[in-house]
Amino acid sequence: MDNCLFCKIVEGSIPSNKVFEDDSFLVFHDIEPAAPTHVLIIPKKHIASMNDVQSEDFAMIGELHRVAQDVAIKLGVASTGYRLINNCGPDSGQAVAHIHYHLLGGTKLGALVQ
Ligand code: IU
Repeated sequence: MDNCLFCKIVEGSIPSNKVFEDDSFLVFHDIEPAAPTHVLIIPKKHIASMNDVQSEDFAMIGELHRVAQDVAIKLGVASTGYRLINNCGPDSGQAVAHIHYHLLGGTKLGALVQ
């Protein structure tokens, strides 16, 4: 997708610090980490947001959770715990219109809603 920053990261025209890659997914370190471990898990397929996931995408989105499990193990946070977050739309603060999941860990994470 033209002008999508994460599609450019997938293509390699914008560099990223990769943690994992296969045919369907890319995982890379967030450039502004909000926790000691903070990576973004993205499908290579351009989907703008959770609102745009179609029926044919749900199996792939399910598979993304397997990638999250594997990455959590690889980064050493599986046993201590981590958080997987998808921001969707303006009220969530979604800044990049290519669906992505934040995997955060490596510290005790605060409550999302007080
Ligand atoms: P959000 O859920 O759309 O708010 O998160 C976007 C994230 O993408 C945010 O944490 C940025 O720091 C991160 N990011 C990045 O890691 N690399 C980039 O080139 C850009 C944003 I643009």
